[in-house]
Amino acid sequence: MDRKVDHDVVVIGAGFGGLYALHRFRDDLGLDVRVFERGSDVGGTWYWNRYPGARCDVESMFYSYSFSPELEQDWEWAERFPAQPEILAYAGHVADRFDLRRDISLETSVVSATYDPEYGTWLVVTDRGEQVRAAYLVTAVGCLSSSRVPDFPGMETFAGETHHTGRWPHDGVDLTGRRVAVIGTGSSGVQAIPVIAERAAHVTVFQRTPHYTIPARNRPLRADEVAAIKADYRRYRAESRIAPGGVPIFNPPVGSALDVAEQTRIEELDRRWEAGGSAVMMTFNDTALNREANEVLAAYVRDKIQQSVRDPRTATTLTPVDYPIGAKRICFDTDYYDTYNRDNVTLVGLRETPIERITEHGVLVDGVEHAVDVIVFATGYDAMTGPLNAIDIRGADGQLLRDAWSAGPRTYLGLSTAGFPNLFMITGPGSPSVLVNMIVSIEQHVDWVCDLLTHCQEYDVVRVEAQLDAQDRWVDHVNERAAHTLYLEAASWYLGANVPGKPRVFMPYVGGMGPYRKTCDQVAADGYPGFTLTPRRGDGRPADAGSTPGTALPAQESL
Ligand code: NA7
Repeated sequence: MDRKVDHDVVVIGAGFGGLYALHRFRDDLGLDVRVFERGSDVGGTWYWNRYPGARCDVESMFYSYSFSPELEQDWEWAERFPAQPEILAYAGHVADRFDLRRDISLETSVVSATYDPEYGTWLVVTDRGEQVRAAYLVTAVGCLSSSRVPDFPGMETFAGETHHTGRWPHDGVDLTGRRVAVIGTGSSGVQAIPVIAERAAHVTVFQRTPHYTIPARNRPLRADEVAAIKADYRRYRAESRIAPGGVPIFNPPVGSALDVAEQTRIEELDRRWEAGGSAVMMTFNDTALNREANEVLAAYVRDKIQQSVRDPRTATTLTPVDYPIGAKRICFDTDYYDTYNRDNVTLVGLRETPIERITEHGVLVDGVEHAVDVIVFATGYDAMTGPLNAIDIRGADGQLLRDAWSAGPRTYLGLSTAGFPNLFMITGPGSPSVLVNMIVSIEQHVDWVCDLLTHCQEYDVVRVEAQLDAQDRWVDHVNERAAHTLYLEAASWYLGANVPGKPRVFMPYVGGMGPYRKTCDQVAADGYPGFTLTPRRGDGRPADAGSTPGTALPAQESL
Protein backbone atom coordinates (compact mmCIF):
# COMPACT_ATOMS: atom_id res chain seq x y z
CA MET A 1 0.00 0.00 0.00
CA ASP A 2 1.64 3.21 -1.10
CA ARG A 3 -0.91 5.88 -0.26
CA LYS A 4 0.50 8.63 1.93
CA VAL A 5 -0.25 6.95 5.21
CA ASP A 6 1.44 6.40 8.53
CA HIS A 7 -0.09 2.94 8.78
CA ASP A 8 -2.03 0.66 6.48
CA VAL A 9 -4.56 -0.09 9.19
CA VAL A 10 -5.51 1.55 12.46
CA VAL A 11 -7.35 -0.78 14.84
CA ILE A 12 -9.27 0.68 17.76
CA GLY A 13 -9.20 -1.62 20.79
CA ALA A 14 -6.86 -4.36 22.03
CA GLY A 15 -9.44 -6.79 23.34
CA PHE A 16 -9.91 -10.17 21.70
CA GLY A 17 -11.00 -8.52 18.43
CA GLY A 18 -8.11 -6.08 18.21
CA LEU A 19 -5.48 -8.65 19.15
CA TYR A 20 -6.59 -11.08 16.49
CA ALA A 21 -6.97 -8.31 13.88
CA LEU A 22 -3.42 -7.13 14.57
CA HIS A 23 -2.05 -10.66 14.30
CA ARG A 24 -3.77 -11.44 11.02
CA PHE A 25 -3.31 -8.07 9.30
CA ARG A 26 0.34 -7.77 10.30
CA ASP A 27 1.62 -11.32 10.36
CA ASP A 28 -0.44 -12.86 7.54
CA LEU A 29 -1.05 -9.90 5.20
CA GLY A 30 2.21 -8.09 5.95
CA LEU A 31 0.46 -4.78 6.65
CA ASP A 32 1.66 -2.00 8.91
CA VAL A 33 -0.85 -1.94 11.75
CA ARG A 34 -1.25 0.36 14.74
CA VAL A 35 -3.61 -0.45 17.59
CA PHE A 36 -4.89 2.14 20.05
CA GLU A 37 -6.19 0.89 23.40
CA ARG A 38 -7.54 3.05 26.22
CA GLY A 39 -6.71 0.53 28.97
CA SER A 40 -3.24 0.16 30.45
CA ASP A 41 -3.11 -3.43 29.21
CA VAL A 42 -4.71 -5.65 26.58
CA GLY A 43 -7.90 -7.66 27.21
CA GLY A 44 -10.75 -5.24 26.49
CA THR A 45 -13.94 -6.25 28.30
CA TRP A 46 -11.92 -8.58 30.50
CA TYR A 47 -9.48 -5.84 31.40
CA TRP A 48 -12.28 -3.65 32.77
CA ASN A 49 -14.71 -6.15 34.32
CA ARG A 50 -12.95 -7.08 37.56
CA TYR A 51 -15.94 -7.14 39.86
CA PRO A 52 -16.20 -10.00 42.38
CA GLY A 53 -17.48 -13.13 40.64
CA ALA A 54 -16.83 -11.86 37.07
CA ARG A 55 -16.89 -14.89 34.81
CA CYS A 56 -17.63 -15.76 31.19
CA ASP A 57 -20.86 -17.62 30.43
CA VAL A 58 -19.34 -19.56 27.53
CA GLU A 59 -17.30 -22.62 28.48
CA SER A 60 -13.56 -21.94 28.55
CA MET A 61 -12.52 -24.71 26.16
CA PHE A 62 -14.58 -22.95 23.48
CA TYR A 63 -14.26 -19.33 24.62
CA SER A 64 -10.77 -19.23 23.18
CA TYR A 65 -9.08 -18.56 19.86
CA SER A 66 -9.13 -21.32 17.28
CA PHE A 67 -6.58 -19.85 14.87
CA SER A 68 -3.54 -21.52 16.41
CA PRO A 69 -3.64 -25.29 17.06
CA GLU A 70 -0.44 -24.91 19.11
CA LEU A 71 -1.96 -22.21 21.32
CA GLU A 72 -5.08 -24.24 22.02
CA GLN A 73 -2.99 -27.29 22.93
CA ASP A 74 -0.61 -25.37 25.19
CA TRP A 75 -3.09 -23.25 27.14
CA GLU A 76 -4.58 -24.91 30.23
CA TRP A 77 -7.97 -23.67 31.40
CA ALA A 78 -8.65 -24.31 35.06
CA GLU A 79 -12.42 -24.09 35.25
CA ARG A 80 -15.43 -24.99 33.17
CA PHE A 81 -16.47 -21.32 32.98
CA PRO A 82 -13.40 -19.09 33.06
CA ALA A 83 -13.13 -16.38 35.69
CA GLN A 84 -12.02 -12.90 34.67
CA PRO A 85 -8.39 -13.18 35.90
CA GLU A 86 -7.90 -16.35 33.88
CA ILE A 87 -9.31 -14.80 30.69
CA LEU A 88 -7.19 -11.69 31.16
CA ALA A 89 -4.09 -13.86 31.64
CA TYR A 90 -4.98 -15.68 28.40
CA ALA A 91 -5.29 -12.37 26.50
CA GLY A 92 -1.88 -11.32 27.89
CA HIS A 93 -0.37 -14.66 26.90
CA VAL A 94 -1.66 -14.28 23.33
CA ALA A 95 -0.26 -10.74 23.13
CA ASP A 96 3.18 -11.98 24.25
CA ARG A 97 3.19 -15.21 22.31
CA PHE A 98 2.44 -13.48 18.99
CA ASP A 99 4.58 -10.44 19.82
CA LEU A 100 1.62 -8.11 19.50
CA ARG A 101 2.48 -5.54 22.15
CA ARG A 102 4.99 -3.63 20.03
CA ASP A 103 2.22 -2.34 17.77
CA ILE A 104 -0.25 -1.46 20.52
CA SER A 105 -0.37 2.03 22.06
CA LEU A 106 -1.87 1.60 25.54
CA GLU A 107 -3.64 4.26 27.58
CA THR A 108 -4.56 5.97 24.35
CA SER A 109 -8.14 6.64 23.32
CA VAL A 110 -9.18 7.48 19.81
CA VAL A 111 -11.29 10.63 19.99
CA SER A 112 -11.99 11.13 16.29
CA ALA A 113 -11.53 9.49 12.94
CA THR A 114 -12.26 11.40 9.74
CA TYR A 115 -12.30 10.00 6.24
CA ASP A 116 -10.54 12.13 3.68
CA PRO A 117 -12.25 11.36 0.35
CA GLU A 118 -9.58 13.03 -1.71
CA TYR A 119 -6.74 10.86 -0.50
CA GLY A 120 -8.85 7.91 0.53
CA THR A 121 -7.40 7.80 4.04
CA TRP A 122 -8.62 7.96 7.63
CA LEU A 123 -7.20 10.66 9.87
CA VAL A 124 -7.23 9.28 13.40
CA VAL A 125 -6.75 11.59 16.38
CA THR A 126 -6.05 10.34 19.90
CA ASP A 127 -6.51 11.88 23.34
CA ARG A 128 -2.72 12.25 23.49
CA GLY A 129 -2.91 14.63 20.55
CA GLU A 130 -1.36 12.20 18.12
CA GLN A 131 -2.66 12.25 14.52
CA VAL A 132 -2.10 9.35 12.15
CA ARG A 133 -3.32 8.57 8.66
CA ALA A 134 -4.33 5.07 7.69
CA ALA A 135 -5.81 3.47 4.61
CA TYR A 136 -8.24 1.42 6.69
CA LEU A 137 -9.93 1.86 10.03
CA VAL A 138 -11.05 -1.23 11.93
CA THR A 139 -13.07 -0.84 15.10
CA ALA A 140 -12.69 -3.60 17.68
CA VAL A 141 -14.27 -1.60 20.48
CA GLY A 142 -16.39 -4.37 22.01
CA CYS A 143 -20.16 -4.55 22.33
CA LEU A 144 -20.42 -3.99 26.09
CA SER A 145 -17.71 -1.49 26.83
CA SER A 146 -19.61 1.76 27.28
CA SER A 147 -20.62 1.44 30.92
CA ARG A 148 -23.73 3.24 32.11
CA VAL A 149 -24.68 4.62 35.49
CA PRO A 150 -28.26 5.91 35.47
CA ASP A 151 -28.73 9.54 36.32
CA PHE A 152 -30.15 9.02 39.83
CA PRO A 153 -30.90 12.30 41.59
CA GLY A 154 -28.59 13.03 44.52
CA MET A 155 -25.66 10.95 43.23
CA GLU A 156 -23.17 13.66 44.14
CA THR A 157 -24.36 13.73 47.75
CA PHE A 158 -23.40 10.13 48.59
CA ALA A 159 -20.62 10.07 51.18
CA GLY A 160 -19.45 6.49 50.55
CA GLU A 161 -17.76 4.74 47.63
CA THR A 162 -19.42 3.98 44.30
CA HIS A 163 -18.21 1.53 41.66
CA HIS A 164 -19.60 0.36 38.33
CA THR A 165 -18.99 -3.35 37.73
CA GLY A 166 -17.43 -2.57 34.35
CA ARG A 167 -14.98 -0.04 35.82
CA TRP A 168 -13.91 -1.96 38.90
CA PRO A 169 -10.71 -0.65 40.55
CA HIS A 170 -7.66 -2.69 39.68
CA ASP A 171 -6.54 -2.91 43.28
CA GLY A 172 -9.90 -4.39 44.21
CA VAL A 173 -12.37 -3.07 46.75
CA ASP A 174 -12.37 -4.46 50.27
CA LEU A 175 -16.03 -5.07 51.05
CA THR A 176 -15.37 -7.04 54.23
CA GLY A 177 -17.74 -6.02 56.97
CA ARG A 178 -19.28 -3.21 54.95
CA ARG A 179 -22.86 -2.44 54.01
CA VAL A 180 -23.16 -2.72 50.26
CA ALA A 181 -25.93 -1.75 47.84
CA VAL A 182 -26.00 -3.55 44.51
CA ILE A 183 -28.19 -1.85 41.93
CA GLY A 184 -28.99 -4.09 38.95
CA THR A 185 -29.58 -7.81 38.56
CA GLY A 186 -28.40 -8.63 35.03
CA SER A 187 -25.46 -11.00 34.49
CA SER A 188 -23.04 -8.75 36.38
CA GLY A 189 -25.30 -8.34 39.43
CA VAL A 190 -26.22 -12.04 39.43
CA GLN A 191 -22.54 -13.01 39.43
CA ALA A 192 -21.42 -10.40 41.95
CA ILE A 193 -24.18 -10.59 44.57
CA PRO A 194 -23.39 -14.10 45.97
CA VAL A 195 -19.66 -13.34 46.20
CA ILE A 196 -20.19 -9.93 47.81
CA ALA A 197 -22.67 -11.44 50.28
CA GLU A 198 -19.97 -13.76 51.60
CA ARG A 199 -17.81 -10.82 52.67
CA ALA A 200 -20.07 -7.87 53.32
CA ALA A 201 -21.81 -7.12 56.59
CA HIS A 202 -25.01 -6.63 54.64
CA VAL A 203 -26.03 -6.54 50.96
CA THR A 204 -29.13 -4.69 49.80
CA VAL A 205 -30.05 -5.62 46.26
CA PHE A 206 -32.10 -3.16 44.24
CA GLN A 207 -33.92 -4.99 41.47
CA ARG A 208 -35.97 -3.38 38.72
CA THR A 209 -36.69 -6.42 36.53
CA PRO A 210 -36.13 -9.95 37.83
CA HIS A 211 -33.91 -11.90 35.42
CA TYR A 212 -34.16 -15.61 34.69
CA THR A 213 -30.99 -17.30 35.82
CA ILE A 214 -29.82 -20.89 35.55
CA PRO A 215 -27.11 -22.61 37.60
CA ALA A 216 -23.77 -22.55 35.79
CA ARG A 217 -22.50 -25.58 37.76
CA ASN A 218 -19.04 -24.18 37.41
CA ARG A 219 -16.26 -26.52 38.57
CA PRO A 220 -12.61 -27.28 37.96
CA LEU A 221 -12.05 -28.99 34.62
CA ARG A 222 -10.99 -32.62 34.85
CA ALA A 223 -7.77 -33.67 33.11
CA ASP A 224 -9.56 -36.42 31.18
CA GLU A 225 -12.22 -34.13 29.71
CA VAL A 226 -9.62 -31.55 28.71
CA ALA A 227 -7.54 -34.27 27.05
CA ALA A 228 -10.59 -35.57 25.18
CA ILE A 229 -11.45 -32.12 23.83
CA LYS A 230 -7.85 -31.35 22.94
CA ALA A 231 -7.56 -34.63 21.06
CA ASP A 232 -10.48 -33.57 18.91
CA TYR A 233 -10.14 -29.78 19.07
CA ARG A 234 -10.10 -29.27 15.31
CA ARG A 235 -13.45 -31.02 14.93
CA TYR A 236 -14.96 -29.01 17.81
CA ARG A 237 -13.69 -25.78 16.29
CA ALA A 238 -15.18 -26.70 12.91
CA GLU A 239 -18.48 -27.45 14.63
CA SER A 240 -18.37 -24.15 16.53
CA ARG A 241 -17.89 -22.23 13.33
CA ILE A 242 -21.18 -23.45 11.87
CA ALA A 243 -23.25 -24.00 15.03
CA PRO A 244 -25.97 -21.39 15.63
CA GLY A 245 -24.42 -20.21 18.91
CA GLY A 246 -20.77 -20.61 17.94
CA VAL A 247 -20.25 -23.52 20.35
CA PRO A 248 -20.48 -27.28 19.77
CA ILE A 249 -23.88 -28.74 20.58
CA PHE A 250 -23.57 -31.41 23.28
CA ASN A 251 -27.25 -31.41 24.22
CA PRO A 252 -29.41 -31.04 21.11
CA PRO A 253 -33.08 -30.10 21.58
CA VAL A 254 -35.49 -32.96 22.19
CA GLY A 255 -38.23 -31.40 20.04
CA SER A 256 -41.05 -28.94 20.55
CA ALA A 257 -41.87 -27.99 24.15
CA LEU A 258 -45.52 -28.48 23.20
CA ASP A 259 -45.16 -31.99 21.75
CA VAL A 260 -42.78 -33.77 24.10
CA ALA A 261 -44.44 -36.20 26.53
CA GLU A 262 -44.71 -34.87 30.08
CA GLN A 263 -42.41 -37.51 31.54
CA THR A 264 -39.66 -36.82 28.99
CA ARG A 265 -40.10 -33.09 29.42
CA ILE A 266 -39.57 -33.20 33.17
CA GLU A 267 -36.72 -35.73 33.05
CA GLU A 268 -34.94 -33.80 30.33
CA LEU A 269 -35.30 -30.44 32.08
CA ASP A 270 -34.13 -31.92 35.39
CA ARG A 271 -31.13 -33.54 33.74
CA ARG A 272 -30.16 -30.29 32.03
CA TRP A 273 -30.75 -28.21 35.16
CA GLU A 274 -28.27 -30.48 36.94
CA ALA A 275 -25.81 -30.26 34.03
CA GLY A 276 -25.89 -26.44 34.26
CA GLY A 277 -25.06 -23.78 31.71
CA SER A 278 -26.72 -23.45 28.33
CA ALA A 279 -28.20 -26.98 28.19
CA VAL A 280 -31.52 -25.92 29.76
CA MET A 281 -32.05 -23.16 27.20
CA MET A 282 -31.46 -25.70 24.42
CA THR A 283 -34.03 -28.23 25.69
CA PHE A 284 -36.68 -27.48 23.05
CA ASN A 285 -36.49 -26.18 19.52
CA ASP A 286 -39.28 -23.62 19.73
CA THR A 287 -38.83 -21.67 22.97
CA ALA A 288 -37.25 -18.70 21.19
CA LEU A 289 -40.09 -18.52 18.70
CA ASN A 290 -43.37 -19.53 20.32
CA ARG A 291 -44.72 -17.93 23.48
CA GLU A 292 -46.62 -21.01 24.58
CA ALA A 293 -43.53 -23.18 24.17
CA ASN A 294 -41.46 -20.55 25.96
CA GLU A 295 -43.90 -20.63 28.84
CA VAL A 296 -43.11 -24.33 29.44
CA LEU A 297 -39.46 -23.49 30.05
CA ALA A 298 -40.20 -20.26 31.92
CA ALA A 299 -42.62 -22.04 34.28
CA TYR A 300 -39.97 -24.66 35.05
CA VAL A 301 -37.44 -21.98 36.05
CA ARG A 302 -40.06 -20.08 38.06
CA ASP A 303 -40.77 -23.25 40.07
CA LYS A 304 -37.07 -23.59 40.80
CA ILE A 305 -36.99 -20.04 42.17
CA GLN A 306 -39.98 -20.74 44.41
CA GLN A 307 -38.30 -23.93 45.67
CA SER A 308 -34.94 -22.24 46.31
CA VAL A 309 -35.95 -19.06 48.13
CA ARG A 310 -37.41 -19.55 51.61
CA ASP A 311 -39.13 -16.19 52.11
CA PRO A 312 -42.26 -16.25 49.90
CA ARG A 313 -42.30 -12.48 49.34
CA THR A 314 -38.67 -12.43 48.27
CA ALA A 315 -39.28 -15.44 46.01
CA THR A 316 -42.20 -13.65 44.34
CA THR A 317 -40.15 -10.49 43.80
CA LEU A 318 -37.36 -12.57 42.25
CA THR A 319 -39.69 -14.37 39.86
CA PRO A 320 -39.94 -13.01 36.30
CA VAL A 321 -43.49 -13.26 35.01
CA ASP A 322 -44.09 -10.76 32.28
CA TYR A 323 -41.56 -11.54 29.57
CA PRO A 324 -40.32 -14.68 27.82
CA ILE A 325 -37.30 -16.53 29.16
CA GLY A 326 -34.26 -15.72 26.99
CA ALA A 327 -35.72 -12.44 25.65
CA LYS A 328 -33.48 -10.59 28.08
CA ARG A 329 -30.07 -12.21 28.18
CA ILE A 330 -30.19 -15.38 30.24
CA CYS A 331 -27.86 -15.40 33.24
CA PHE A 332 -25.83 -18.34 34.53
CA ASP A 333 -25.18 -18.18 38.25
CA THR A 334 -23.52 -19.77 41.22
CA ASP A 335 -25.82 -19.87 44.27
CA TYR A 336 -27.78 -16.80 43.22
CA TYR A 337 -31.20 -17.72 44.59
CA ASP A 338 -29.72 -19.39 47.70
CA THR A 339 -28.03 -16.11 48.52
CA TYR A 340 -31.42 -14.60 49.32
CA ASN A 341 -31.77 -17.13 52.17
CA ARG A 342 -28.86 -15.48 53.97
CA ASP A 343 -29.61 -13.19 56.90
CA ASN A 344 -27.34 -10.49 55.52
CA VAL A 345 -29.12 -10.08 52.16
CA THR A 346 -32.20 -7.94 51.52
CA LEU A 347 -34.03 -7.56 48.23
CA VAL A 348 -35.75 -4.30 47.34
CA GLY A 349 -38.08 -4.48 44.33
CA LEU A 350 -38.18 -1.33 42.22
CA ARG A 351 -40.96 -2.25 39.83
CA GLU A 352 -43.65 -0.14 41.44
CA THR A 353 -41.36 2.15 43.41
CA PRO A 354 -38.17 3.16 41.55
CA ILE A 355 -35.14 4.60 43.30
CA GLU A 356 -36.18 8.09 44.41
CA ARG A 357 -32.70 9.37 45.01
CA ILE A 358 -29.26 8.61 46.32
CA THR A 359 -28.74 10.29 49.67
CA GLU A 360 -25.66 11.08 51.71
CA HIS A 361 -26.02 7.75 53.52
CA GLY A 362 -27.59 5.42 50.99
CA VAL A 363 -30.48 4.75 48.64
CA LEU A 364 -33.99 6.10 49.08
CA VAL A 365 -36.90 3.98 47.84
CA ASP A 366 -40.56 4.49 48.68
CA GLY A 367 -39.66 6.86 51.50
CA VAL A 368 -37.25 4.36 53.12
CA GLU A 369 -33.55 5.14 53.26
CA HIS A 370 -31.37 2.04 52.92
CA ALA A 371 -28.11 3.03 54.59
CA VAL A 372 -24.96 1.67 52.93
CA ASP A 373 -21.21 2.31 52.80
CA VAL A 374 -20.67 1.30 49.17
CA ILE A 375 -22.90 1.38 46.09
CA VAL A 376 -22.15 -1.10 43.31
CA PHE A 377 -23.73 -0.11 40.02
CA ALA A 378 -24.38 -3.30 38.06
CA THR A 379 -26.45 -1.17 35.74
CA GLY A 380 -25.10 -2.30 32.39
CA TYR A 381 -23.96 -0.68 29.18
CA ASP A 382 -24.92 1.45 26.23
CA ALA A 383 -24.58 -1.74 24.24
CA MET A 384 -23.22 -2.21 20.73
CA THR A 385 -23.60 1.33 19.37
CA GLY A 386 -22.40 3.12 22.55
CA PRO A 387 -18.65 2.55 22.07
CA LEU A 388 -18.78 3.54 18.38
CA ASN A 389 -20.96 6.59 18.91
CA ALA A 390 -18.57 7.79 21.62
CA ILE A 391 -15.93 8.44 18.94
CA ASP A 392 -16.35 11.28 16.42
CA ILE A 393 -16.29 9.08 13.33
CA ARG A 394 -16.85 11.21 10.20
CA GLY A 395 -17.53 9.67 6.82
CA ALA A 396 -16.90 10.71 3.22
CA ASP A 397 -19.42 13.56 3.22
CA GLY A 398 -18.51 14.80 6.70
CA GLN A 399 -21.44 13.11 8.43
CA LEU A 400 -20.90 11.77 11.94
CA LEU A 401 -21.58 8.06 12.39
CA ARG A 402 -23.75 8.77 15.42
CA ASP A 403 -25.90 11.08 13.25
CA ALA A 404 -26.13 8.53 10.45
CA TRP A 405 -27.34 6.11 13.13
CA SER A 406 -29.64 8.51 14.98
CA ALA A 407 -32.66 6.27 14.33
CA GLY A 408 -30.64 3.11 15.14
CA PRO A 409 -27.56 1.47 13.64
CA ARG A 410 -27.56 0.81 9.88
CA THR A 411 -24.95 -1.56 8.53
CA TYR A 412 -24.36 -3.93 5.68
CA LEU A 413 -23.61 -7.36 7.23
CA GLY A 414 -22.81 -5.70 10.54
CA LEU A 415 -19.37 -5.03 9.09
CA SER A 416 -19.62 -1.81 7.18
CA THR A 417 -21.84 1.24 6.80
CA ALA A 418 -22.68 3.33 3.72
CA GLY A 419 -20.89 6.68 3.59
CA PHE A 420 -17.97 5.39 5.69
CA PRO A 421 -15.52 3.84 3.21
CA ASN A 422 -12.66 1.61 4.37
CA LEU A 423 -14.19 1.30 7.82
CA PHE A 424 -14.87 -2.18 9.16
CA MET A 425 -16.53 -2.99 12.46
CA ILE A 426 -15.59 -6.18 14.26
CA THR A 427 -18.81 -7.60 15.77
CA GLY A 428 -20.75 -4.51 14.75
CA PRO A 429 -24.52 -4.08 15.08
CA GLY A 430 -26.33 -6.22 12.52
CA SER A 431 -23.98 -9.18 13.07
CA PRO A 432 -24.53 -12.17 15.44
CA SER A 433 -22.00 -10.80 17.96
CA VAL A 434 -23.51 -10.85 21.46
CA LEU A 435 -25.95 -13.65 20.61
CA VAL A 436 -23.16 -16.12 19.92
CA ASN A 437 -19.71 -17.03 21.20
CA MET A 438 -17.93 -13.67 20.78
CA ILE A 439 -14.55 -15.19 19.98
CA VAL A 440 -15.95 -17.23 17.09
CA SER A 441 -17.70 -14.08 15.87
CA ILE A 442 -14.49 -12.07 16.14
CA GLU A 443 -12.43 -14.62 14.22
CA GLN A 444 -15.05 -14.81 11.47
CA HIS A 445 -15.17 -11.03 11.05
CA VAL A 446 -11.41 -10.52 11.10
CA ASP A 447 -10.87 -13.41 8.64
CA TRP A 448 -13.51 -11.95 6.33
CA VAL A 449 -11.93 -8.49 6.42
CA CYS A 450 -8.53 -10.10 5.72
CA ASP A 451 -9.92 -11.75 2.60
CA LEU A 452 -11.40 -8.44 1.49
CA LEU A 453 -8.12 -6.58 2.01
CA THR A 454 -6.31 -9.30 0.07
CA HIS A 455 -8.85 -8.90 -2.74
CA CYS A 456 -8.26 -5.14 -2.71
CA GLN A 457 -4.50 -5.61 -2.99
CA GLU A 458 -4.95 -8.05 -5.84
CA TYR A 459 -7.29 -5.81 -7.84
CA ASP A 460 -5.68 -2.53 -6.83
CA VAL A 461 -8.82 -1.35 -5.08
CA VAL A 462 -8.30 1.58 -2.73
CA ARG A 463 -11.82 2.37 -1.59
CA VAL A 464 -14.44 -0.07 -0.32
CA GLU A 465 -17.88 1.19 0.61
CA ALA A 466 -21.19 -0.45 1.44
CA GLN A 467 -23.97 0.44 -1.02
CA LEU A 468 -27.03 2.06 0.46
CA ASP A 469 -29.55 -0.32 -1.09
CA ALA A 470 -27.57 -3.37 0.05
CA GLN A 471 -27.45 -1.87 3.53
CA ASP A 472 -31.19 -1.17 3.51
CA ARG A 473 -31.89 -4.76 2.49
CA TRP A 474 -29.61 -6.09 5.23
CA VAL A 475 -31.19 -3.89 7.91
CA ASP A 476 -34.66 -5.06 6.76
CA HIS A 477 -33.48 -8.66 6.93
CA VAL A 478 -32.05 -8.21 10.44
CA ASN A 479 -35.33 -6.67 11.62
CA GLU A 480 -37.46 -9.28 9.88
CA ARG A 481 -35.55 -12.15 11.47
CA ALA A 482 -35.81 -10.58 14.91
CA ALA A 483 -39.55 -10.01 14.44
CA HIS A 484 -40.08 -13.77 14.13
CA THR A 485 -38.61 -14.35 17.57
CA LEU A 486 -39.70 -13.48 21.10
CA TYR A 487 -36.75 -11.12 21.53
CA LEU A 488 -38.96 -8.10 20.90
CA GLU A 489 -41.16 -8.97 23.89
CA ALA A 490 -38.78 -7.74 26.59
CA ALA A 491 -37.16 -4.41 27.39
CA SER A 492 -33.56 -5.53 26.86
CA TRP A 493 -30.23 -3.93 26.05
CA TYR A 494 -30.34 -5.90 22.77
CA LEU A 495 -33.06 -3.40 21.85
CA GLY A 496 -31.47 -0.37 23.48
CA ALA A 497 -34.33 -0.30 26.00
CA ASN A 498 -32.01 0.24 28.98
CA VAL A 499 -30.83 3.65 27.76
CA PRO A 500 -33.42 6.43 27.95
CA GLY A 501 -33.94 7.98 24.51
CA LYS A 502 -32.03 5.27 22.62
CA PRO A 503 -33.91 4.12 19.48
CA ARG A 504 -35.60 0.75 20.02
CA VAL A 505 -33.95 -1.32 17.34
CA PHE A 506 -32.96 -4.95 17.77
CA MET A 507 -29.22 -4.63 17.17
CA PRO A 508 -27.67 -8.10 16.86
CA TYR A 509 -28.48 -10.53 14.02
CA VAL A 510 -30.52 -13.53 15.19
CA GLY A 511 -29.84 -15.69 12.12
CA GLY A 512 -27.14 -17.74 13.90
CA MET A 513 -23.40 -18.05 13.40
CA GLY A 514 -23.45 -20.74 10.69
CA PRO A 515 -26.01 -19.16 8.34
CA TYR A 516 -24.47 -15.70 8.85
CA ARG A 517 -21.01 -17.03 8.00
CA LYS A 518 -22.43 -18.61 4.86
CA THR A 519 -23.93 -15.28 3.77
CA CYS A 520 -20.63 -13.45 4.33
CA ASP A 521 -18.66 -16.18 2.53
CA GLN A 522 -21.05 -16.00 -0.42
CA VAL A 523 -20.60 -12.22 -0.64
CA ALA A 524 -16.82 -12.76 -0.77
CA ALA A 525 -17.08 -15.59 -3.31
CA ASP A 526 -19.30 -13.46 -5.57
CA GLY A 527 -16.82 -10.60 -5.64
CA TYR A 528 -18.40 -8.48 -2.88
CA PRO A 529 -21.84 -7.54 -4.23
CA GLY A 530 -23.34 -4.76 -2.13
CA PHE A 531 -19.96 -3.02 -1.89
CA THR A 532 -18.57 -0.46 -4.28
CA LEU A 533 -14.89 -1.13 -4.89
CA THR A 534 -13.01 1.80 -6.36
CA PRO A 535 -9.70 1.21 -8.13
CA ARG A 536 -6.66 3.42 -7.78
CA ARG A 537 -5.93 6.16 -10.29
CA GLY A 538 -2.43 7.07 -11.42
CA ASP A 539 -1.50 9.24 -8.44
CA GLY A 540 -2.58 6.68 -5.87
CA ARG A 541 -5.86 8.39 -4.96
CA PRO A 542 -9.23 6.71 -5.37
CA ALA A 543 -10.41 6.97 -8.99
CA ASP A 544 -13.44 9.07 -8.07
CA ALA A 545 -11.52 11.56 -5.96
CA GLY A 546 -10.16 14.98 -6.77
CA SER A 547 -10.60 16.50 -10.20
CA THR A 548 -10.17 13.40 -12.34
CA PRO A 549 -13.48 11.63 -12.80
CA GLY A 550 -13.26 7.92 -12.24
CA THR A 551 -15.52 4.92 -12.20
CA ALA A 552 -16.74 3.55 -8.94
CA LEU A 553 -17.36 -0.02 -9.98
CA PRO A 554 -19.98 -2.14 -8.37
CA ALA A 555 -17.98 -4.89 -6.76
CA GLN A 556 -19.03 -7.80 -8.97
CA GLU A 557 -18.04 -5.87 -12.09
CA SER A 558 -14.58 -5.14 -10.79
CA LEU A 559 -13.53 -8.72 -11.34
P1 NA7 B 1 -27.52 -5.61 32.18
O1 NA7 B 1 -27.81 -6.99 31.78
O2 NA7 B 1 -27.94 -4.50 31.26
O3 NA7 B 1 -28.17 -5.38 33.61
C1 NA7 B 1 -28.30 -4.09 34.16
C2 NA7 B 1 -29.17 -4.14 35.36
O4 NA7 B 1 -29.28 -2.84 35.90
C3 NA7 B 1 -30.58 -4.60 35.06
O5 NA7 B 1 -31.03 -5.38 36.11
C4 NA7 B 1 -31.33 -3.30 34.94
O6 NA7 B 1 -32.71 -3.41 35.17
C5 NA7 B 1 -30.66 -2.52 36.04
N1 NA7 B 1 -30.87 -1.09 35.87
C6 NA7 B 1 -30.52 -0.32 34.82
N2 NA7 B 1 -30.94 0.94 35.02
C7 NA7 B 1 -31.59 0.95 36.20
C8 NA7 B 1 -32.26 1.95 36.95
N3 NA7 B 1 -32.36 3.21 36.50
N4 NA7 B 1 -32.80 1.61 38.14
C9 NA7 B 1 -32.71 0.35 38.59
N5 NA7 B 1 -32.10 -0.64 37.94
C10 NA7 B 1 -31.55 -0.34 36.75
O7 NA7 B 1 -25.96 -5.39 32.45
P2 NA7 B 1 -24.92 -6.43 33.03
O8 NA7 B 1 -23.67 -5.70 33.27
O9 NA7 B 1 -25.48 -7.20 34.14
O10 NA7 B 1 -24.72 -7.45 31.87
C11 NA7 B 1 -24.39 -7.00 30.57
C12 NA7 B 1 -23.98 -8.14 29.73
O11 NA7 B 1 -22.61 -8.46 30.02
C13 NA7 B 1 -24.66 -9.44 29.98
O12 NA7 B 1 -25.89 -9.55 29.38
C14 NA7 B 1 -23.67 -10.43 29.42
O13 NA7 B 1 -23.75 -10.42 28.02
C15 NA7 B 1 -22.38 -9.86 29.83
P3 NA7 B 1 -33.71 -3.75 33.93
O14 NA7 B 1 -33.48 -5.17 33.62
O15 NA7 B 1 -33.25 -2.84 32.79
O16 NA7 B 1 -35.03 -3.40 34.42
